[in-house]
Amino acid sequence: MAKKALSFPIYVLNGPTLNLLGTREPEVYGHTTLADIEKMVTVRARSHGLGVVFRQSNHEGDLVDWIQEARIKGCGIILNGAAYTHTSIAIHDALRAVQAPIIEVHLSNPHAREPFRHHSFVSTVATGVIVGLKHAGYLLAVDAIAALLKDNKK
Ligand code: CA2
Repeated sequence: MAKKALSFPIYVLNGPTLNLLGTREPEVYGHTTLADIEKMVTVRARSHGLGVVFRQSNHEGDLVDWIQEARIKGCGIILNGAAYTHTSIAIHDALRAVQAPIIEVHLSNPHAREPFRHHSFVSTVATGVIVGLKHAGYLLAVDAIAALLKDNKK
């Protein structure tokens, strides 16, 4: 694995209202809390020799700032932009400047929900997209970034 991958963490960025995970709508988003997901993601990343920076914000500008930070200090980004996925050209533009792998994750499957969730400003600039697998999607995203970094080194 490349030196940058070993010394630079995966940034796992979460958008608005995901701080309430596990407290409401478990039939849509599951029973797992965001703190649970952080623990599981950290363990999975460690198994690949990778660190994690795990953050959540209800503010679009925070997510843009963190994407720009990850561009310099991260080896990849896992992004659940929540509602901003469907609205934010600012997040789209910030992601366009990132060279490292970007995996878009959604707990639910937005394509099986209301039409306003069918378009994503993230998907067109993501390396890959994982939807509908609840918290397991985050763990698969960690595996995907680890595999992509390994492949890049070949
Ligand atoms: O399925 C996902 O992960 C979403 O990104 C979740 C967003 C939604 O706007 C996207 O279309 C799909 C909503 C996150 C709201 O999180 C809640 C957590 C607990 C209770 C209610 C909402």
